[in-house]
Amino acid sequence: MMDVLGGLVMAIEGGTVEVVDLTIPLGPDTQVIGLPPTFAASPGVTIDEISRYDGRGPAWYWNTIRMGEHTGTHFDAPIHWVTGKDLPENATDTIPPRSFLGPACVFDATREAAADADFLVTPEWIGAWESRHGRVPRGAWVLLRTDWSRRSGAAFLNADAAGPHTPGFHAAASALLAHDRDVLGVGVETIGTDAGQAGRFNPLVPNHGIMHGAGKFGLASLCNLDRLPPTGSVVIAAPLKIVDGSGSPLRVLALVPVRDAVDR
Ligand code: 23J
Ligand code: MN
Repeated sequence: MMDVLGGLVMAIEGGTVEVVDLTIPLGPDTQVIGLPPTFAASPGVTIDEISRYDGRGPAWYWNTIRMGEHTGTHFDAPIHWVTGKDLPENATDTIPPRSFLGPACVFDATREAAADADFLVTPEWIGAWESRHGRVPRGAWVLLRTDWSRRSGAAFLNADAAGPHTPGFHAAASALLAHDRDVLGVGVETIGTDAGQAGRFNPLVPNHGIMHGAGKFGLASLCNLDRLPPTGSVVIAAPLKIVDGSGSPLRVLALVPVRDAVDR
């Protein structure tokens, strides 16, 4: 058999495969999701120094970190949602590691999201994408590119009196991807995998309910999706092995073929 891993190492070394970081910085300034005030809120990130080459530890520096599981670039496990609570292997410590990586399909909805912050991917939109790029394969990460990661401050949550306005998936699109395409899950550049207005949808926040009910995952607050081709890259998204964890901040990496090099 071909030495796939040897070839991969050589390709990365030689620059024909690039490692792209899809992760935003994690710190006190990282924005967290705002839920209606009747629900418990997720805390922001706090980082407290344990020691820094000082009297508390003369030769070492380390911190204590505290945050909600769903903070910054993070992974949503099926157990996060009530629809997935009784599924097997549904938590961060029990999901098989094979499920953490797969081919990426990048849905570029940059134009649509710029024109309408409440834009939703529909089955028809996916059909048009598939007619150009081929069918979304089983076990794929579907990544919704909106360039939302370029926004900062209040423009990221983009809230007004009606709540946040950020793009996402129509319930029928989530069902198509989860059930008919059998994807690993969906990833987005926004703060959560549901659209900003999805708290007003019927059913409520449908992407969470449908994806997690089908044993699928979510990735939120991704960046650098503009550096990925529509197909052909591989995404690795392995959450912390938190016991009974509903998700976790993580480092998401993409292995991306360099176009010029590949075409040679
Ligand atoms: C908790 C409650 C509602 C939602 C969320 C978390 C997320 O979006 C999340 O980070 O999973 S909608
Ligand atoms: Mn989450």
